[in-house]
Amino acid sequence: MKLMIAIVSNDDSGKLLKALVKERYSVTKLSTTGGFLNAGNTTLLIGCQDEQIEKITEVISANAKTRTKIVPNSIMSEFGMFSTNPIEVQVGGANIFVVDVEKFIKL
Ligand code: 2BA
Repeated sequence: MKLMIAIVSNDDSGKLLKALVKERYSVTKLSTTGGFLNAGNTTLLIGCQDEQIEKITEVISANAKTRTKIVPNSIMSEFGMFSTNPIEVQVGGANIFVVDVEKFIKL
């Protein structure tokens, strides 16, 4: 068994959740905050079988689209990069971690 941890944009989370539930996957939604943008994003926990990973990845890919966002330079300056112009970063899409589950207990 695996646990997929998928971090997606809040803008995509609603329809992605619906699509996953429609395909009968079990999902838990967490409200999270990205460290760089300090903006809300969504983390989905999906416990699944090894052979379901590919299909779940396809569902996430179809529902979490990448787009660009202009970020004020004050955010960058916290990291010591003193840009005078706002910068463009890619947001959306998904960052997915797949980890082994040693044991799953349902009581
Ligand atoms: P944030 O940390 O808010 O990052 C949002 C986007 O800002 C990132 O998109 C990336 O395009 C850019 N970015 C992040 N750190 C940067 C930096 N030090 N310098 C320049 N640009 C930077 P994604 O890479 O798609 O990440 C989206 C969200 O996924 C992240 O939100 C974070 O919450 C999570 N994430 C991504 N990689 C992670 C990792 N290795 N571990 C834990 N969380 C991760």
